[in-house]
Amino acid sequence: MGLLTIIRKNRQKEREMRILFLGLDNAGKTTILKRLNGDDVREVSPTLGFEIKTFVRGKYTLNIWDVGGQRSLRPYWRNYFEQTDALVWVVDSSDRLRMDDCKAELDGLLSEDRLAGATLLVFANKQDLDGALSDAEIRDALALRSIMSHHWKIIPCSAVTGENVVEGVDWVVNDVAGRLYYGSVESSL
Ligand SMILES: Nc1nc2c(ncn2[C@@H]2O[C@H](COP(=O)(O)OP(=O)(O)OP(=O)(O)O)[C@@H](O)[C@H]2O)c(=O)[nH]1
Ligand SMILES: [Mg+2]
Repeated sequence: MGLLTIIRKNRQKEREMRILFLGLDNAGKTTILKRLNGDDVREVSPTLGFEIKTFVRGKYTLNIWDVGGQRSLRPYWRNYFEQTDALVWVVDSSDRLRMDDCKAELDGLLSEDRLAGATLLVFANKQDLDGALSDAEIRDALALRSIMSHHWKIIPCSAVTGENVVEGVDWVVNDVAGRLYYGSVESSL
């Protein structure tokens, strides 16, 4: 292998990002990814293990890990932490009854050493539903303002209407790129 080939391979590798989608079951993780992929969002079933989806966004290749959120599957989340550039925490904004559970699970993740450097995006999903909590209400319910350990942002979205789904992912890409590649978060795409 020539030097140029090696350099090119390294550059390709550098432009990959590993993004972990987590959240309680039924939050909408898989539906968001289907929406991003242009698939039919009406056909979705609970994720019983994990799936990897790859997207190209600007000059970056995103390897997105979509892991099932059912309670029995949560102990396995830790198997996916290694080398995660960004954690996308998806919240069902209409699921008021499980907001405490949602906060506890997120708090657990934020104290994980192997996720220490990861960017955090909280998707306040299902904004199309009547009675959904707003992004500000979810920010308070999850006490996001007390997070000092991670660069974070909350974005309201709907996987069903498509609102803000691409914008959220672009924020992640820019934030990770700014941290890893440029030292600046501006216009990395
Ligand atoms: N109204 C509405 N329904 C949504 C939205 N996103 C997802 N859903 C629905 O919520 C249910 C769960 O969606 P999934 O994408 O399977 O949720 P998940 O987070 O992948 O769940 P697990 O795989 O079990 O962890 C499905 O019936 C979706 O159609 C949304 O933005 N609005
Ligand atoms: Mg799923």
